This record gives sequence, C-alpha cells and structure tokens, in this order.
Amino acid sequence: MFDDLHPVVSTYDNFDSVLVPEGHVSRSRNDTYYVTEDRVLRCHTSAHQLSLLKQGEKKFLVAGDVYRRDSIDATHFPVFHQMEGVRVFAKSELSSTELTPQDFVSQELKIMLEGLAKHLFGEVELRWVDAYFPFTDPSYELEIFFNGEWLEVLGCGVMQKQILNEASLVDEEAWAFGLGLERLAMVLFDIPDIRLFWTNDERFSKQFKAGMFRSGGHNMQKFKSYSKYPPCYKDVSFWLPDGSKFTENNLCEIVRSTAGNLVEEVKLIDEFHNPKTNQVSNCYRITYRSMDRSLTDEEINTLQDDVRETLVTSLGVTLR
Ligand code: FA5
Ligand code: MG
Repeated sequence: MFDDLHPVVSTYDNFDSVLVPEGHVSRSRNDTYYVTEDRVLRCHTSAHQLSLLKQGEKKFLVAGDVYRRDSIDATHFPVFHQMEGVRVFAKSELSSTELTPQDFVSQELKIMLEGLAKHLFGEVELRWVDAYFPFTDPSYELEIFFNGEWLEVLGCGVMQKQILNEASLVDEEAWAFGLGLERLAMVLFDIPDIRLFWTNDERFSKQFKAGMFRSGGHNMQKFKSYSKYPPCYKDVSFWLPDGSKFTENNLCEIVRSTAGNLVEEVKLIDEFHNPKTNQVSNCYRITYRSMDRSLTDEEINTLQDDVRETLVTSLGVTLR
C-alpha cells in the first residue's frame, strides 16, 4: 500500500505511461492543472501504475489526493481522493482455466470488486457499465444506486498489454481499478454533498471517529444531516465569444475561485443558436448554498456580480 507518493507528477507518468494519446481532452489545460509545461497535479492515481510495476510490485494499492478541473455539483470536487489497485497474474494462474486470459482476469476483477462492495455496504444495488480508458481493455465503471440516482464510484479494467510489456511482464496479465474514496464514503455514511468533507463545522466532524466503520453497514452510525440552509439560484445568460475561449470548466473555475464552497451546483439550463448572427447563447444556473450557515442576499449578489464581471474579463463573453 502506497499512500505517500507525491501528487505532482510528470506528464509522462500522468498520461504517456498509461497510453493517453496525444491530443486527448484530459491532457488539456481545460481539464488538468499544470504546474509547469511537463509537470501536473496528478489527475488520477493511475499515474503510478507503470513505475510501481517496473519496481517489481505485483499486487498493490495506491491512495492519494488527485486534482481535476471539473463540473460543480454534489458529487464532484476539484480535489478528491482515489485508491488504485493493481494485481498481476502469472502465466501459471492463467493456464488453469478454460477462459481466455482476458475473460479470466476480467471475471476475477468483477468478482473481487463486487465482494468489496458487499463487504462495505452489505446489500446494495449496483450495476456494471461499459466504459473506455486508454489503459484498459475491456473497461468498466461500477455504479451504486444512491439518493435516487446511479452514482459512479470506480473505473476499472484489464490492463493493456503494452503497459505490462513496458514493465517486462510479457507473459502476465493484470487488472486495475481506481475508486473515488469520497464517493464511497458518501454512500457508506449517507453524506449528501461532497463539500462536507471540507467543512470545519463540528456538527459534521464530531459525527465521525476512527473505528466506526462496520462491515456491511450493520448497526453503523450514519451521518445525521443537520438542518439544510436555503439555496439561492442565480441565472447568468451570455453570448459566447467567437472562436470560443469559453468552456464549462473555465466557468466552474471562476465560480469556485469567487464563491469557494458556497457554490453547490453550476448547470447549463438553456442553449440556443441565433442563425442570423451565427451566435450561441448559454444560460447557466448557479446554486449558492452554505453547508454551515444562512447566506444574505447582499453576500450572494456580490458573489454573482463578481462572477459576471470575471466571465467578461477572463472569458470574453457578452452578458445578455
Ligand atoms: C479514472 O480516474 C481511472 N484512472 C480509473 C481506472 C483505474 C480505470 C485503473 C481503469 C483502471 P475516472 O475518471 O472515472 O477514472 O475516475 C475514477 C473515480 O474517481 C470515479 O468513478 C469517481 O468515483 C471519482 N471521481 C472522478 N471525478 C471526481 C470528482 N471531480 N470529484 C469526486 N470524485 C471524482
Ligand atoms: Mg469515470
């Protein structure tokens, strides 16, 4: 188990080592925080897969903080934690089955992760969704039914041969998974909003102590929500600039840096194209709500005015 690997990694480790192609969206400054031209805040713990395999590790976990420019809602935060798991299968283990190595490894992976889910949550509604990652094939995501919706908790798959070859594991196969630790904790303790992990409010922190986890959720203390404060909705409509510098992640970054954790959600609610002027208009709804206290109209108006102004100065939009 590795939990002290540095979160600033090379673009080689974050992308190339796991076969993320040149020009893939995740490489862009719109999605990833660059520290320098060739160093980034890791956007996943998969950044450590290859170097650990090269060190001869065959079965390992990596836990750590990861960073992403991303959308804003109750289940997304720009800093979160992942745990990576990798398991290499030797040739001898692969030959003891009728299945193809890939099918065997894929089946082992699903059995193991379903077992993990059962150990953590007991009876829980889950489903497998086909996914795509450049570093695995086949690839899957596991979703859990939580608060009336399907919540994605992890990505996984059978490791691409090319990565194993690079680590001189030519006869072996492997599976890998990367799970979102906040998401698991949200399901486990019934935590409704990911921002709560960052609150200093004792009404939150006092409810948790080491050793309170009970396998399968049996008799486990869930989080008791303290009274929710009222949300405040503010819409902002604007024309996108030509050759658009505008992206949703850029908007979210502006709202985050202005409102911090007072923003609960940023959502596109209307979009239309004016064929005469060939301009596109977007309307976003920003939900402001503190986890800890009531906000005043004045406070929210100031935040919203700042967001509107920065949208114009930084992203070149025309407010409507
Ligand atoms: C990955 O990061 C892959 N590296 C996972 C993987 C590893 C696949 C090994 C195959 C083999 P993804 O982007 O889906 O995949 O993120 C994995 C999990 O991180 C998600 O399922 C979710 O639980 C969590 N997660 C992703 N973005 C956020 C976010 N903004 N806030 C909180 N949790 C997030
Ligand atoms: Mg995903």
